[in-house]
Amino acid sequence: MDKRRDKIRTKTTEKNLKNISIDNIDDFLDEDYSHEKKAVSRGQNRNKKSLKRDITLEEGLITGIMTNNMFKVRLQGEEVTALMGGRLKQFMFNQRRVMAIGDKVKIDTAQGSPYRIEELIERRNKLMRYSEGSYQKEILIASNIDYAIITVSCVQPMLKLGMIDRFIIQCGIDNIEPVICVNKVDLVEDIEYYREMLAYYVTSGYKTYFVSATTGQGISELKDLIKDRISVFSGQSGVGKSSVINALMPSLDLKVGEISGFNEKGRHTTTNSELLEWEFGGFLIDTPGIKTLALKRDNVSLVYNKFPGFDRYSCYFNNCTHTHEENCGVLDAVERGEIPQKVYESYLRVIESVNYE
Ligand SMILES: Nc1nc2c(ncn2[C@@H]2O[C@H](COP(=O)(O)OP(=O)(O)OP(=O)(O)O)[C@@H](O)[C@H]2O)c(=O)[nH]1
Ligand SMILES: [Mg+2]
Ligand SMILES: [Zn+2]
Repeated sequence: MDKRRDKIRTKTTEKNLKNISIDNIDDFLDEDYSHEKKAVSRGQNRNKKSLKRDITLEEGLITGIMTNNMFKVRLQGEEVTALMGGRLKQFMFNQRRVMAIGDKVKIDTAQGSPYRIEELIERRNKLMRYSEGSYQKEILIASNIDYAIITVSCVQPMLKLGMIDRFIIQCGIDNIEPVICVNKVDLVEDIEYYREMLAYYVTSGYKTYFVSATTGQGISELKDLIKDRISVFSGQSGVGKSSVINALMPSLDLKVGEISGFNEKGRHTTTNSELLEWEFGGFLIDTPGIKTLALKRDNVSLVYNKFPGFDRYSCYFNNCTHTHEENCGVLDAVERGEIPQKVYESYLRVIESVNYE
């Protein structure tokens, strides 16, 4: 009997889906919800508002993903475990969506534990990456974030511009402000060398911090920026993401890799993304290290526009690839030395990888 009802319900959901613009998920879920309520409370007042009084929906924040259906949620200041409600599950499945850390949800608190997530509140933004290999699976790093903190280290592992470039491009596509955090300055004698390497990015307007998790250098400046904001720390394994977070708030005491850990391939100290709260206000997401940040292959034209700093130059052709065209502002800037040769070479590698990866 129950099964049949579920079937009918699924059918209704599908029927509704056809008429709904997927962009406006909030509206859809509200409407869908009221449909279900109507089904169970026939004869009652069918006004949407009055039906909603039967339940208590509270806003929660997804802080961890336990399985594809079970989540850690911050609800009324406490961390609880919650399951995705049946309708929402169906909706997410139909839309090929997955929940992300940072998602805001509505939870029916009237029913108590186990809590059920009834709605996903529309995302302000989401940071994506794509798996390597021929089939590019979408991976959602986090949603609703203010800063993507691209963490690199001067050495151990060595600083490579490619990772920064790819991250900035992805942030440009996803509409998230990138911040560059260069860690382990205590390990190098000539910090000027690294400042010069990053000077182009600073001139292009990207916030850049030189820090040491070990000595605490630069940490308070970074703290001033991320206070009261939501930041996600991302980057290669071993660059010191968790260490920098611990330096910002020692009581978090996140697990940090062993000294020699960084060069052992495939070794990650942080294995799960997690959303935590700063004691000085705001939130952070620590993520496991990644080897490279693959961009979506069919996005090559986005790379022409979103490559760091290129928006400061204009080209004669709208779809300029900045490789051979006449009147190309980027090529002129390379010639003048305004765009360093190393940065331009990194650009060529990125577009090549997006074409043939
Ligand atoms: N000398 C020095 N070592 C550091 C610094 N920050 C981190 N380390 C060391 O670098 C290693 C890796 O640090 P983690 O914080 O675990 O790096 P992670 O980026 O979180 O790595 P994953 O969790 O694997 O992605 C550890 O041995 C840290 O002690 C720093 O500022 N200076
Ligand atoms: Mg870590
Ligand atoms: Zn151009």
